[in-house]
Amino acid sequence: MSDNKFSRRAAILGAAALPVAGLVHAQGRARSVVISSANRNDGGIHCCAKAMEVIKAGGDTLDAVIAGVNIVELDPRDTSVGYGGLPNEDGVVELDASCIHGPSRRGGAVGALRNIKTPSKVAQKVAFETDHMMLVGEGALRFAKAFGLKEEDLLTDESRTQWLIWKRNLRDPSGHSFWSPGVDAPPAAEKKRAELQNLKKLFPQYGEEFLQEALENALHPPHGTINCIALNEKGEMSAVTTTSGMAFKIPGRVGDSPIIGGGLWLDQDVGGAGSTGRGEENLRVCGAHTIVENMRHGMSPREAALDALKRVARNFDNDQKRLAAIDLDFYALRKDGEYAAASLWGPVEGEKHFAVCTSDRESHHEPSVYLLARR
Ligand code: SD4
Repeated sequence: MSDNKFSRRAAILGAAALPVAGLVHAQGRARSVVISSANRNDGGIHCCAKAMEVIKAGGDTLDAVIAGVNIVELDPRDTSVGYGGLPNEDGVVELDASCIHGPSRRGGAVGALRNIKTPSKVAQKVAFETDHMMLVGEGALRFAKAFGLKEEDLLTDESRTQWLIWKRNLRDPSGHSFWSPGVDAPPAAEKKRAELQNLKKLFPQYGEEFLQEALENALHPPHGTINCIALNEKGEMSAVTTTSGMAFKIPGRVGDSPIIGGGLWLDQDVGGAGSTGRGEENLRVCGAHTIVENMRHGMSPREAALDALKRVARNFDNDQKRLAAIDLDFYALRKDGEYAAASLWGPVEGEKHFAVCTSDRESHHEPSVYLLARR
C-alpha cells in the first residue's frame, strides 16, 4: 500500500493553499493510481488495468475509469453490474451509475435505467452534455438513446433463471408460494435439498453448482457493484460507481450508487471515495462524502473509511446481531496517491480484497481492512 504522507496542516489549510500538482510532486513520487472493488472473475483487476492503460496513453481520468468499468458492465458473468445483472422483483434489470470528473468538478448520474448495458457512459453524458446532475427511468433511457446508445435486453438466461428461482422461494407467512409445487406435490423431508432436486429437473441445462448458487442467492440476495477511482501523474482525479443495484428490489428502487455524495464523491482538492454493498445503510451516513471530508481534515483513507463504517454501526447502537445482515465496503483514494478499502465485516475465512493498479505495478489485489470480525 502507498506510504505517501499527506500533510495534515496542508489538508486543514484547504484547496487555496494546496495546488493539486504541487502536493503530488512534493512527494517526489508522482505516479498514477487506480483502485476499484474486486468483483467476480477478476473484474476489478481488468477494470484497473484498462483504466491505467488509458491514463498511460494520455487519456483523461474520467474516460479511464469509465473504460475500466465498461469491461465489468459488459461482462454477463458479473451478476451485480450492467448486462447480466440480477433484475428487480418483476424480472426487469434496472441500472444505477454516477461519475465525477475532478478537474472540471462536474458530475452526472442515472437511476433505474433499463435496457442500456453501460449506464456509466450515460452518467458521463449527463455530466457533460446537460445542465442536470441526474436522470432516472424513462427519461434516462430516452436520453441514452438520443446519444446513440443501443437499447438491448439486459437479462441473460442465467440471470432470468436466478430470478425465477428467487420467485419460487418466496413464501407467504404460512410457507406457501404459487410459484412452486403445491399441496399435491409429494411431501419433502428436507425443503432445501428437495428444492435443489426440483431445480435440477426443471433446469437440466445448468450444473449443480449454478443451481446451488442461485438457490443461495434466492435465500440471501447478493451484493455487488463496481466503484473505480483514478489519479494521474498530474494529480487529476475522477471516479465512477455502476451497479444493477440490490437483487430483486422493488421496481424503481434506487440505491446509493447513483447518489452523488452517497455511493460516490470526489473533491479534486482532497480525493475520492465510493461504496459497494447495502446502499440504504450507506445513504444514512452519506458515506463517500463523509470519507472525503474526513480525509480533508487529516485522516488517512483507511481511518476515513473506518470512521464512516463506525457511523453505520452507531446507527444500530453497535448491535452486531442486527449489523450481521449488512454488507458494506468503502474505497478511498487520496490525491497524494494513498488509498485503502474498508469493509464493515471481515471475511468468513481468508481475506477480503480490492483491486489496485499503479503506473509502476501491474493490476493486483490487496487486502481490505475491516471494522467487525465475524465470530
Ligand atoms: C445498492 N450499493 O444498490 C448498491 C449495490 C449493491 O447489493 O451492492 N447492491 O445498494
